[in-house]
Amino acid sequence: MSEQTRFQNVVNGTKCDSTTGRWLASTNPFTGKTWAEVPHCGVEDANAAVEAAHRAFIRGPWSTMSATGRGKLLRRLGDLIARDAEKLAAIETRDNGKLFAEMSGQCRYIPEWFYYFGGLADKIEGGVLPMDKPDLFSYTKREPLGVVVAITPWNSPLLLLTWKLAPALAAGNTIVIKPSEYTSCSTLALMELVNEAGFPEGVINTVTGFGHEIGPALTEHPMVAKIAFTGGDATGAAIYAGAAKGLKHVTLELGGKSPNIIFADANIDDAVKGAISGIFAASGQTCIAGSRLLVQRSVYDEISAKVVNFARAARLGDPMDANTQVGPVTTLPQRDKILNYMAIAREEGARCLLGGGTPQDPALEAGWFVQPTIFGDVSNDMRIAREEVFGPILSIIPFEDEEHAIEIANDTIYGLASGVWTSNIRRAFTMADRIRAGTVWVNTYRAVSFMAPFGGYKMSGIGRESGQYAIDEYLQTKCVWINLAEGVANPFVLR
Ligand code: TXE
Repeated sequence: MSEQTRFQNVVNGTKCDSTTGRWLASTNPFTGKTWAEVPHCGVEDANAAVEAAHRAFIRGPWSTMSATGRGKLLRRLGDLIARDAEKLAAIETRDNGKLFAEMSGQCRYIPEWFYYFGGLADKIEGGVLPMDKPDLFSYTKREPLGVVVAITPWNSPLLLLTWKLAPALAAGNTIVIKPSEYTSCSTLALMELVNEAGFPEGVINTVTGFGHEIGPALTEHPMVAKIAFTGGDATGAAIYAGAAKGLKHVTLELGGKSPNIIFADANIDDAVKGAISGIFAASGQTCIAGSRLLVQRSVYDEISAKVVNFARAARLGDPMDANTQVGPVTTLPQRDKILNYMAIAREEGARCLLGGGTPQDPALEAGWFVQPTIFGDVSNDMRIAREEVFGPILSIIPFEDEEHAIEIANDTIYGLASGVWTSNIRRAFTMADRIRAGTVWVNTYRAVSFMAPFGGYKMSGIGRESGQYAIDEYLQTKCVWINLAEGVANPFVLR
């Protein structure tokens, strides 16, 4: 391994390896080969990163910089990411095996978050309060929380980091980033751009390593004010419990089991494409995967056949190749998990309509591929319909009418996203009202924007990312009282 393929962390503006002296391999899921290494950090490194962020929060120049200045830095970072989008995307594809087309689309779009929140930075306003006590003047200020720990997963590392980084910085916080142990390289490459943009030292720090080794040191550190996390629900719940001990703020985005609902009155061909994009795009490794396809009984056979035919034609291959439609999955444990759910589905009586294993093509042998898989006649009480798989497995579930569709859609512990396919306007609005999820798409699927709040109901999480609301997640309100009266009132009674 050459030194060039080693990435380093940045703590307090300085590049560093780990104090453990160890390295973590980053493996390309298409070749199965290690292509880079990142520092394998320990608790000491985690503490150093938090302390650097805390110093930068307390002392200047970040804390004394104007909000307009912060906004300019964010926009400059956006410009640099736009310049290097393809380079960053290629790193992501090498790290997580997702299509270069998908990752470069994301990396080209990421700057918009930095422009949007950069613009919001100097529009964070407090207010003067109307006051029932004439001798007191009161106003509010909205202030940053302090050190924010951003913990990101492997499926869309930079996009999901950006959803945290842009509003947190715009609000004036400082940051420690802990990327996934599987996909740290793009985050460390981003730090070159953070440096080039001119962020003061300690404002953004990184620490790479295993979540179970350094996670608690970060999330329970007394100098940390907030944890912004995207990942699995079990890890999210553990972080929430740890954060509760120090009464820390949290934003948790924890995935889902999203219903994608097709009514008989929908444009069937569009709905079939929507079903495909809901689950097979990104090999199903997306929190918003429409993994439960609810289909009205009268069109169930027709839709099932069309979805199966569409998916059967999907081209598996090298994720860097523009013709590839389905790449490998990101990690070996994830592939094992997916294959295990295929076995569970069969045991529970679901009918396998397509796929159901690993592809036989020798050209794909080195990669961590699974076949696009569809199960029919799934009932909503099967594990395949209740538990997040995070892979290219679609469960098709029949329903009778609107009421039945709502009942099945909401019968889940999750509530992240949902899709409704219908040409009936009343039905579209009714479904949007009654589905208990943070996002409802009507006659489309998998749309996100820097302007649109994103987050979960129920076990899909707490808090919202993107949109104006997101900045509130990184602010707290202070109320200031100025005495206008001469002298001090009776000290023994409440003023
Ligand atoms: O996730 P983890 P994993 C779901 C998906 C997947 C499952 C497991 O169903 O199959 O989670 O994936 C860090 N303290 N999603 O194991 O563990 C970890 O290092 C602090 C949904 O990869 O949640 C990584 O940086 N941090 C999802 C991050 O948490 C800890 C995206 C996510 O890893 C930690 C990914 C700890 N104790 C998986 N333990 C989505 N919502 O999009 C781990 N981490």
